Formats: sequence, structure tokens, C-alpha cells
Amino acid sequence: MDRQDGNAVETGADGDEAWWKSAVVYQIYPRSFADSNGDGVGDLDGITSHLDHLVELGVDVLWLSPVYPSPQADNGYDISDYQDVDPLFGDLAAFDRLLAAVHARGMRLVMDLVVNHTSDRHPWFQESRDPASPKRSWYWWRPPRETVDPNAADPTAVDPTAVDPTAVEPPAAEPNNWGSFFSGPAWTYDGASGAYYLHLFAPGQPDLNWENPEVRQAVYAMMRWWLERGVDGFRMDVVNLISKDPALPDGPLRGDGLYGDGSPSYLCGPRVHEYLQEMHREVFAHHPGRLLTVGEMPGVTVEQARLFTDPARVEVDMVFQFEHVSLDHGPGGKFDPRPLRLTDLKASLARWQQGLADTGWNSLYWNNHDQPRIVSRFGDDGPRHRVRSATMLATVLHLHRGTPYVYQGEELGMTNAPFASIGDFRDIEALNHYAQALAAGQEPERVLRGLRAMGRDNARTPMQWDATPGAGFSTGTPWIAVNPNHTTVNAADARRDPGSVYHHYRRLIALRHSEPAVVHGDFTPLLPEDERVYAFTRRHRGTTLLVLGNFTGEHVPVDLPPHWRGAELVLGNLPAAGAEGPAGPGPGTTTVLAPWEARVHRITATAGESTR
Ligand code: TEU
Repeated sequence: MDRQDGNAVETGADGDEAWWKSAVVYQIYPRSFADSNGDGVGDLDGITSHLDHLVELGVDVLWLSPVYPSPQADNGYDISDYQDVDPLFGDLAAFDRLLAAVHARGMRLVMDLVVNHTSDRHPWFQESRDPASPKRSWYWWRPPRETVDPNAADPTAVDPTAVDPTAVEPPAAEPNNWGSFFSGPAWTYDGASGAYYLHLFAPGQPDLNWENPEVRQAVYAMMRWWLERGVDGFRMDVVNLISKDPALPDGPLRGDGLYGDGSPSYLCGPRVHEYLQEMHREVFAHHPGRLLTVGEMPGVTVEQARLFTDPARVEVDMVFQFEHVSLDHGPGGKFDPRPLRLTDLKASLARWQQGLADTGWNSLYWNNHDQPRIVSRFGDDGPRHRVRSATMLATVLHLHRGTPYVYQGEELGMTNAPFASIGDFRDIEALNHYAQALAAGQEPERVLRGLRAMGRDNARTPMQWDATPGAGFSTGTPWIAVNPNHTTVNAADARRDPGSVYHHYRRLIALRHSEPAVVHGDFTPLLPEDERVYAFTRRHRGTTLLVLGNFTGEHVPVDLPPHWRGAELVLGNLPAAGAEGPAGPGPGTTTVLAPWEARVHRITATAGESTR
């Protein structure tokens, strides 16, 4: 993929127009990346000042989590103005400086599009609170359920300027039994408005009513505004939730027994494909071959993803699915983690590889701002194996077929943080879960254990640029504590150490840019029943790559087909001296993988020779 400023139609490897198939995306969580003004919160100028770290890494696209004006109830995923920048992060001039600097370095920038919901501070919502407002149907307002006398409450008793759920309200008359993603009900009563409004996330994130064409056109106009400003695409937040069953029926009771699961009525709802095709017509079709679009889609299936990402259907280029990051969720949900079974992980990723082999395209990720750090989760973040397990996990992921996403700090092997008490957490999901779990009688320490392992704040501790007290992130007091292991886990040390996680990511990304089989090769799983080794091949035009990853801290023998004897080692994560090709006499080829070892072997068939 040759870098450009995004005007001409780009061609990817092998003439395939989709440039993003050979691209690597780097996700930035602006609050935690780099703080240029010492207020303890990262910002746009901080990002601009660290672009060379990303150029050297070799990534092609930056995805920016939200920087729009926001009350920050959910760290920016609650937007009160879509066409500006929150002063916390800078302003539009700082944004334009960043965009220009990104393009000048041949990279692209993708924004976060959060249009399933707005902030409750957005003027659209403020206006909609008036039952007579033309904006009323821009959101999902419903009267209390007819079980009790809605007039018991005196609506004039509340302060008309603020949504005050603790204002006088009839008891538990939510219009349906849906629970929010962030614990509690999915409805909040607005005393001044005399009605409930729907929010699948926090009360500060009321859901937009996409049934209303005015809503859709307002969103498309905003998107066109950013694309005309030079932005190169969008990551679309929970975009498979935008279409709801207008009847908003109750859902089956969830595991917590407190609320109903509304997902059958809003996950990939009745008009979601119609809306995404309309969005493509109204927005993306004006920029052929230039943009990257990825839809975050909790609960999406392989079959649905084929529909969403089939180029012939012009919806989105790829989706973020959640299956592989839910395999260690126990019966009590994500905060009740259980050990990962490697065969489950291999089976899940193989199904997505095979399911989108001939239609559509996969995204590939271990980390983002909602997931705990992968080296702590599926690897070993202790000093002995942190680097090796982090590089093994990266190798296995990046050699799959799809577009890899690197989350800030992943390229350094950053780990989960040692949160001591609930006071160390900042994330609304964690704080609400803690309160609800304690209210349900759970032991605080047990709840904290789940939050330490799976909490989103693990991904949100400041980027570790160096070993200085503020980790080079800020000269002020960070909004969330720096991980104390920054003294040994940081970019400055990693860039000086050729054996570091950082340089391994550079080699992985360079391999994707130079070896077409990494981009286009057919995926074939090997050893599906093995609970210790992840193995597969990628085959493309006479070249076959064999990928091996040891998911244990033990030496593990692996039997390989004879034609892999002495095959070229393209990439490994052992110090050069330790690497060895499949060796040993005799019919089969047994090799021994060292703890957390990863290898990529290559054989290239001479004319007419098979490489299966
Ligand atoms: O996340 C949606 C989503 O599925 C996650 O919230 C998920 O439910 C949770 O993290 C898993 O425990 C998107 C954004 O990525 C997230 O940061 C926002 O909080 C959320 O939408 C609401 O905008």
C-alpha cells in the first residue's frame, strides 16, 4: 500500500482496490496518550508531538477515540456537540494541525462516530425534553408503564434545567424491563418532561431514534462535514444497535434477574442494513476508494457480518465482533472471569476466518479501550515472560487474514494495572457494576477481583513513554494513575532494545506490507484440539506461511508435515541464537517450541510443486 494524501483511489496489494486490507490501524485513546499542557489529561497537541513513534512503528491509520465536546460521563462516548473539539483536548485548529501532520507522514486518520446515542447535554436532547418540541421524536420518550398512577408525582417539584432522576417519580414504571449495559434500568424518568427516555448505556447517553429520517439526515450532514475536513473514515460505535423494534417489548430476564435483556429487539434490528446502506449512499459514496469504515457490533454473528461487510451490499468495510473477547466471561458475566481454553479461541477465530473467507473482511484485535490488556489476560505479564508472551500473541493475531488494530501501549506490552481499591477506578461501567454488586450482597473484595482482571480502566492508564515519574505522559496529576511498572515498561527503553515488544511489532507490520500472503493468503487451521499450541497456515500464489504460537510457559513438542523440514524462518520472537527451523531426521518433523514462542515459517513452491 503506497501512502497518499487520500485523494486518488488507492489500490491495495495485488490490485485489490481495498487499501485497508494491507493496512494496520493504531487506536489512540486521547485522554491517556499524551498530555501537552500539564492538566493531567491527554490532548491533540500531545498526539501530534508523538507521531514519529507511530511512523517508526509503521502503522498506516490512526483511529481517534472521541475528542468532541462532552460532559465525559463515559469519557467522551457521550457527545454534546459533534462538530467541535472539547477544550480538554484542544480545539479545531489543534485538530487540523494533527490531521495535516498525519497526512504529511503518509498516514490516515479515522474518527469515532457515536450516533446510537448523544449526550443528554446535546441541544437535540435538551430540546426533545419538551413534549411539544419537533425534536421529541428524535429520541425514545415513553410514558410510565400503566401499572401505577403516573400523576402521583407533582412534576412542577423538579428543577426544569436538569434531568434529575431522583426527582419525584412514580415507583418503577419503566416502559419496559430492559437493563442498561452499565447496570441499572435502560430508562430514566424526566420529571420536567413527565416521561421516561431510553438509554442503553448511561442516563447521560440517551439513544437517538433512527426511525426518524431527520435524525439520520442530521447525522449524515455531520459525517460529510468531517470528511470534507479531510478525515479518512469512521469507527462506528455500537452501530448495530441503531435500529430498535419500535414496539420496545420486554426482554427475557437477564442472569442478574434484575432486568430484561432487550438485545433481541435492538441487536442488528429490523432496519439496520437499510440505514447503513442509506448512510453509504448519502456519505461514503462521495469518496470512492478513499475511506475506511468499521462498525463496532457487540453480539454480531459471522452470518450477519457477511451481510454487513459484503462489498456488493455497500454497508461497512469490516466489523468489530466480540466473540473472542468474551470466551473468558464466566456465568456471572464479564466481571466473573474464567480461564481461557485455547481450543475455544482457535475455534472461534477459525470460524470468523472461514466465514469471511470469500465475502467480507475481518478486523483483528486483542485490545481496545474497553478490554483489559491482552498480555495480562491471555499471556503472562510477569517479568520473565511478558515480552515473549506479548510478541507471541501479536504474531498469532497479525498473521490472521484481516486488518489488525493495535491499541496504544499494546506495542510496548503494557499490562493491567494494580488497582488497589474502588477509588482507583474511573470507568462508569466499573463503578456502576461495583455499586450494583454490593447492593446485591456480593463481597467487595470478590467484586474488585473481577474489576481488576476485566475492568476497562486497565486499558486507560496513561501511555508509558519513559521511566520518569509521570511516565512522560504528563507533568500534571494524571486523571488516572500511571501503572507503576512504567519504570521498566516504556517506549524509550523499548525503542533502545531490539528484542523489545515494540521492535517485534515493527517487524510484524513490515511483514504485512511486504508479503502478500499475509494480506491475501487462505487460512487453514492446524492442531484444532491442541490446548497449548495455536497453529495455522496462510497460502497465496505458491507461498505458504506456517504460523506457530505456544500459549504456555512450557517447552512443547509439535509434529509438522515433512515438507516443513528446514523451512525458512521469516519471523520469530526468540533471540536469534535460539531460533531453529523444523529439524530432526525421520518421517515426520518434530520441533520443540520454547515457552510462549512464536514462529512464522515460509515455503515457496517452485512451478508445479504443492505446498499444502
Ligand atoms: O462499547 C460498546 C460495548 O459493547 C462496550 O461498552 C461493552 O459493552 C463493554 O465495554 C463491555 O463490557 C462502545 C464504546 O467502545 C464504549 O467505550 C462505550 O462505553 C460504549 O460503546 C457506549 O458508547
